Amino acid sequence: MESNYHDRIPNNVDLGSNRTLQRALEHWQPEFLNWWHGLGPSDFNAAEVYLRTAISVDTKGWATFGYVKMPDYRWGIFLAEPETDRKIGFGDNFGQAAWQQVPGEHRSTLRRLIVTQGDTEPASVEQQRLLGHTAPSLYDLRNLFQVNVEEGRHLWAMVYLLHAYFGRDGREEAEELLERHSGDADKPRILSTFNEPISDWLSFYMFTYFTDRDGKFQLKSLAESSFDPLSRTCRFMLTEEAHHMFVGDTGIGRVIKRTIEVMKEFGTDDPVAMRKAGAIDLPTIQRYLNFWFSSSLDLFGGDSSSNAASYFANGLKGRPDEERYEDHLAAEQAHTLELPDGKGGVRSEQIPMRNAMNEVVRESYVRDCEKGLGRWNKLLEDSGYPQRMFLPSPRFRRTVGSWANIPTDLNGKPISAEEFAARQTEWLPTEGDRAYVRSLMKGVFERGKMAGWIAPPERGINTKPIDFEYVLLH
Ligand code: BYC
Repeated sequence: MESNYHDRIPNNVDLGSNRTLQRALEHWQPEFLNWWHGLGPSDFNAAEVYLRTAISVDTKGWATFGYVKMPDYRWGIFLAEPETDRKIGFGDNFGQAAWQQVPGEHRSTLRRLIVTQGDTEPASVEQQRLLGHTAPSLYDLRNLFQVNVEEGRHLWAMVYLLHAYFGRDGREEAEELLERHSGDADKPRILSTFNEPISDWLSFYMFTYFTDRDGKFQLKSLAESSFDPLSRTCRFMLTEEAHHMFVGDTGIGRVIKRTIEVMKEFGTDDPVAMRKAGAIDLPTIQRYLNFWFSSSLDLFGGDSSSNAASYFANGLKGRPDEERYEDHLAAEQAHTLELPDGKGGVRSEQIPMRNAMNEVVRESYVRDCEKGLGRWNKLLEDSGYPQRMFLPSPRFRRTVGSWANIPTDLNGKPISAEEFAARQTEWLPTEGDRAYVRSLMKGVFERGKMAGWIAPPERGINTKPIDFEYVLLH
């Protein structure tokens, strides 16, 4: 499909042939830019950033690198190429033709899914808006801005669907996506994690590792949708999403690497000594991990969900990589959940597989999260240290689903509220941890220089050296 990169709104959906839609989106465009200037990255709009910009969806065009001022980034609408005769891959309509329009009976549900997905994109930009000032290097500053402009493009992707397929309601929802704000007392973002502040870079790396990975799984589930334009949009978004998780994975790895260097240098792993030397001690990193992992688990919804069952039955939202499953109807199967028994213990219950879809996806997410842990622990192992990073039990500190507000320890053992209150400083970042991490956050903007609490990356971006001037500040 042809890419109209030089149109006012770059697109590969032949926007020019639909004047009404084009005008509606051109009306939304200045509102988006206003939002970007007000709530996007603060103060760096004049900087030239070495960014990757999608100019088309083919292998050559989706990753074009060059210096761009962020407000001049070409936010556009790009859908993956259509699959000829695509068929519905799961649920009660399995095998029928995929939908090119929204069926009336699924209109409000699909709109709600698209709005929920769309809401997270600008939310994350808002959460990260002040981080530029404290970037540990120009390399990291560039990665932050890359993530931010792409989240902006992902918002465009959802707004396009709302405008093109949901008429007036869709246009109103698109306006509201710019009116809700992360952490706003009156108009917060829809999902809990997207209202958490991200005020330091350790949180940013945890967010891009754990929360963007939820994004990956949700986008993969929506990429299976019978509503073909949604599927194609999500498939293209996933190509960009991989970099965001890379930023988190390598970011956490580099923090741990630096801590190991300092542990070796001083011959101790004592947190006080680590902090004196300006590194982040391993227990603090683990507490941040516990916080962001547990928060991100909530984003999958309840473990037993009639919403999830009807999304699946109706073909609106599938399982990631649905073709890997043998039974695409999942109508007769069951899934076993481990639930609190109300007496301080755990009991098992079988529920219909369709109702367990959120849990099925969450379980594959947890397995995917383990991979980074393996890499970080290899750093510790290779340096001869016995400490290991770990994922807490998925029951720990949940606010959604059967384990919501049931106090447990890190192993998922139910405990009393008193014990949880007494021990949470071992398990979750304390005010002291946060204040210490914040005290390290000082912007390093000299070419090739790196803050003392993080190791340099192994390589630069797009074959450029690590000391390349990724952001031209003056
Ligand atoms: N916070 O039946 P349930 C990303 C609500 S991230 C607050 O279990 P369902 C990204 C739920 O809305 C991916 N409320 O829910 C990452 C429902 O409300 P109503 C975003 C929550 O529908 C980084 C009620 O609880 N993708 O892309 O099965 C940077 C009952 O729950 C939460 C999507 O969101 C929560 N955590 O599952 C940038 C995909 N969880 O109807 C971007 C689209 C649940 O009772 N959304 N609730 O008022 C969905 O698929 C589903 O809405 C959810 C929830 C999986 C989120």
